[in-house]
Amino acid sequence: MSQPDSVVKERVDVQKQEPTLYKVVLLNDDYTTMEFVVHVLEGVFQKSPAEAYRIMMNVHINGRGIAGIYPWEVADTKAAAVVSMAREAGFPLKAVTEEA
Ligand code: TYC
Repeated sequence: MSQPDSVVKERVDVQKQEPTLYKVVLLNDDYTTMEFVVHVLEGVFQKSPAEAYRIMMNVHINGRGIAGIYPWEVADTKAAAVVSMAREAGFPLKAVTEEA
């Protein structure tokens, strides 16, 4: 059974937009151990030991640093995982998300 032309959806503009990306930013503090930050960067952000150490030292020296860049759901989940692990371990480590 045929439909009027106006009902047929034209297949235009099918190209999907890239999702907005978000940085997960780690913040420095005086109490979280360097070892714990490296552990988090390896476990949550899949960094190699050398890269995790480099990022941790960057945060330690500059006050903040990027742990990774992801679509919103991933960035939000990883930031929450950092805070959850830190609180569990008794550290005040903070991770925030920012539009990339
Ligand atoms: N500044 C902490 C120390 O000297 C180490 C540290 C690095 C803490 C990075 C937090 O996001 C951080 N023990």
